[in-house]
Amino acid sequence: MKLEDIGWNSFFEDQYAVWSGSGLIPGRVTGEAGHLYSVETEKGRSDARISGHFQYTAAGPGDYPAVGDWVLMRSESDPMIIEKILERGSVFSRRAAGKRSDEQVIAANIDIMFIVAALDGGRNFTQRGLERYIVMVSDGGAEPVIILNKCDLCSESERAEFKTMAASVSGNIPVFMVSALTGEGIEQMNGLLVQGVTAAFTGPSGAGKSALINQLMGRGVQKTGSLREDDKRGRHTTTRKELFLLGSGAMVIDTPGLRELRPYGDTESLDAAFTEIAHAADSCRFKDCTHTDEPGCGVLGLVSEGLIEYERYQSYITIRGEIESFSMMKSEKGRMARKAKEKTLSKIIKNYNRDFKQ
Ligand SMILES: Nc1nc2c(ncn2[C@@H]2O[C@H](COP(=O)(O)OP(=O)(O)OP(=O)(O)O)[C@@H](O)[C@H]2O)c(=O)[nH]1
Ligand SMILES: [Mg+2]
Ligand SMILES: [Zn+2]
Repeated sequence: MKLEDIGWNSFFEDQYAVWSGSGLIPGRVTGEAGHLYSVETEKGRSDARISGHFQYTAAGPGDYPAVGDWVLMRSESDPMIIEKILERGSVFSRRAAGKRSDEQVIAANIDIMFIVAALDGGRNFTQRGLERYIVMVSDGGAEPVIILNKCDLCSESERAEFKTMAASVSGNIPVFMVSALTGEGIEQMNGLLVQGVTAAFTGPSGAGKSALINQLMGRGVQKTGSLREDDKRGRHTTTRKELFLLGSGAMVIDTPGLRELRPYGDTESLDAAFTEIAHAADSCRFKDCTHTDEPGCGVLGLVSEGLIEYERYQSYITIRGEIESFSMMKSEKGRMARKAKEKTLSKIIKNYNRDFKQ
C-alpha cells in the first residue's frame, strides 16, 4: 500500500526528511490496545510497541501514539519498535478522567470529526452536549460535522423540531440527518469521505457511531450494542479506537463513547462553538470584559434582550470556567515536566548517538 493512500502528505514527508538517514520507516497507527499498536506501513500491517527511549522521554499520556498518528519505527524486530511520533496535523483530545490535567488523545491527524447524536428520544442528543463536543473538536483543528442519526425513528414534525434544535447551536457547522439503519442521508457523509480524507466519529455511547461505520463500509466490521431499556443509554460497546479504510479511499476512525466531556484546549476554542457570543464580545466596553457583571457588556446586553439564549450563555460561562481552572493545573504540570525533560536530555542524546550513529 502506498503511504499516500493512507493519508501521508508533504506535512509528514518534510518531517521525515530529517530522519531519512536513520533507517526508521514511517507507518500509520490503525489500532491501539494498551501499549501495543497496529500499524500500516508500505509493506502492510504489523504490530508495534514503543521503545525504551520513547517511554523515557514521554512526559504524559498525550505524548504516546494515538490512532491516526504517523510514527517512525525500527522495522527489523517483530513487533516493530516505535521511536518517534511525527508532529500531528490535528488532534481530538479531552482532559483525562479524574483529577489529572493530562491530555488524552482520542484520535490524531483527522480532517473531519463527525459528532454523532441520536434522535431516539433519549439523552443521546442534547444542545449542551453538542456545544461541548464542538469546543473539543474546534480546539484540535479538525472540521466538525454534526450527524443526527436514527432519523428513521422520527416523524416529519419531529425531524423539523430536531433540526431547529441543532441549528441553534451549530453556527456554520454542517448538520446531516441520517439513518445508519436504512442508509438514508448517508450519501451526504460519503460526499465528504473522498480519497485521502481521514474522518473520526465521536458522540455518546449508543448514538450509532459503529453502526454508521458498518453502513459506510458496507459490511459489519464493528460490533454494535443494544441500548438500556429505561433511559436509552448505550452500553459502551466499542472499547478501542480503530481505523478503517473505505472503498472510496477515505479512512474512518471509530472511538468509544465518552463518559465525560472535558475540553483540553484553551478558551479560544470556545469562540468556534459560541460564535454569536464571540461576535457580541466585540462590542463590550472593556477589552478584557468577562461578560459577567461589567457595565457596557455587549454579551449581557444581548442576553437581557433575549437575542442570546440564556441557557447557551450559561453553558459558555460554565465551560470557560472549567477550561480556565485546569489551564492553571496544566501549566504547573508542564513546568515540572519540562524540568524533568531537561535533566534527561543529555542522556537521550547519548543513547541516540549510541544506537543510530554508531
Ligand atoms: N433505529 C436505529 N437504530 C440505530 C441506528 N444506528 C444505530 N442504531 C442502534 O443503536 C444501538 C447503538 O449503536 P452502536 O453503533 O453500537 O452505538 P455506538 O455509538 O457505537 O456506541 P458505543 O460503541 O457504545 O460508544 C444499536 O442497537 C444500533 O443497532 C439508526 O440509524 N436507527
Ligand atoms: Mg461503537
Ligand atoms: Zn462583555
